[in-house]
Amino acid sequence: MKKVITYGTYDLLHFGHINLLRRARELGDYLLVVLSADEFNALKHKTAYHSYEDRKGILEAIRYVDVVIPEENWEQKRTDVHEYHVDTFVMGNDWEGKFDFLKEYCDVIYLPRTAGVSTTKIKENVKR
Ligand code: C2G
Repeated sequence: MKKVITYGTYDLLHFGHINLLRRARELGDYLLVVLSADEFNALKHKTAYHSYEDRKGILEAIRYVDVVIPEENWEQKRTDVHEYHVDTFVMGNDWEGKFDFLKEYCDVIYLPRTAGVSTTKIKENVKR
């Protein structure tokens, strides 16, 4: 069974997220999403609209997602990849190169971001 892993906040879910999750899932047979805990979002200088629990429940409803676990720090990726026997690590290419240190443990793939949509953009447009 080929296991794929990806990380993110996944707040105000949009089609850019869905495109990423679909392509990530298509790279294997099983997709783990490591979802940023509210405390970790603070480290990323992000404040999610939805709580971790709500963002987790939303992701679990997506057909491409097999399991959702919490992301609590920047350092957990190595242990996650090892502990969950992950074959492929996937992120959008806004992270291009940032996680290449994982290449000694698994495949590392950066996928093109979906243009024209972002959680920030949604927040700004809804405010108007
Ligand atoms: N994404 C995308 N296209 C967009 C927006 C997002 O492909 N228009 C991708 C991002 O590249 C990322 C995933 O969707 O792979 C989740 O995006 P965010 O929730 O913004 O995640 P981020 O804050 O980048 O968290 O440890 C890594 C971090 O947790 C990544």
